[in-house]
Amino acid sequence: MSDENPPRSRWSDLERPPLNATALRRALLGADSLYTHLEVVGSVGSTNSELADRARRGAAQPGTVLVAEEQTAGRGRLDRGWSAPPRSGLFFSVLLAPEVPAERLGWLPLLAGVATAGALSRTAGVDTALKWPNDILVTVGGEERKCVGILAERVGEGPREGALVLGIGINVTLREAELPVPTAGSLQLAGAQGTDRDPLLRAVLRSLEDWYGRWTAVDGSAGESDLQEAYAAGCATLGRHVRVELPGDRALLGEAVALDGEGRLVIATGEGVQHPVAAGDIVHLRPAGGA
Ligand code: BT5
Repeated sequence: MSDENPPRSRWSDLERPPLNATALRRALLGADSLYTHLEVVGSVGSTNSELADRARRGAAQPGTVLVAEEQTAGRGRLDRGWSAPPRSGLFFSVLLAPEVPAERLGWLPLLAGVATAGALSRTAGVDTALKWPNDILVTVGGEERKCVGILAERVGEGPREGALVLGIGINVTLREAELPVPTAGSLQLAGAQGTDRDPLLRAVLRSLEDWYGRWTAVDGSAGESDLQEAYAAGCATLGRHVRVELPGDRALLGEAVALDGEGRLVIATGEGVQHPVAAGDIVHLRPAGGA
């Protein structure tokens, strides 16, 4: 009998109540809001893939927010994955069509990092740090751990040619034994005061709306919107010795000294030469303030 192994068992974790879609809609949607639709689905492969697919079919408008209680094929960059148990975090995507010059679009995932980090620190009461380009770190047992991953993708075809899907994954109550990789952390593991997902999601989406509004109002200028300054102020990568793993198995060693006007990380190597890096994986080699 199916009752012997009820499928709802994986949803029965009392510490992980479901999101309240009605209350989220009431709080976030409105005539002046960036957000036009908000849907919470039980399970989906990837919120980014699903929303991009809907946009290509003309079935989603800019401002749509798609949230999943569970992702069965969550995605990271470069075909990597994002995995977390159902309702242990927030997994959502927003469809956006920013009217800014194409060369400034690279700031959007950085903007999402600034907006999310600020909202999480204020709402959960934990210290957060940005790791260039798209991660947010929290401190667990004295170690920097990844608590948030961000993935911005162009929709690219059909009626939504200039649109982007901005996906954000936040580990909220993920426990040590559930970590998908040892470098992962969660708000709860970092000692958060609040791990209620509804206020966290509201705060993140409001902060995103606020930063997005400021950035688009000045034509995507990271300088004029103060985005560049806010990113640099919250970025744990600047001032650190790093190894940059570049596409094609190459690596660069040096000190991350600045963020340039296009959001690239500037690395000073031993020879005193500066290299702006547009994409790559960063390894922080020494702790902040370390010798
Ligand atoms: C990212 O990629 O960090 C972007 C993750 C974006 C996830 C969101 S969830 C909603 C939306 N829908 C999607 O399908 N995706 C977005 P990247 O920098 O490539 O990092 C991926 C790596 O992070 C993996 O290879 C693992 O090492 C690690 N990882 C996987 N799951 C993790 C987790 N829950 N917490 C921390 N690290 C994780």
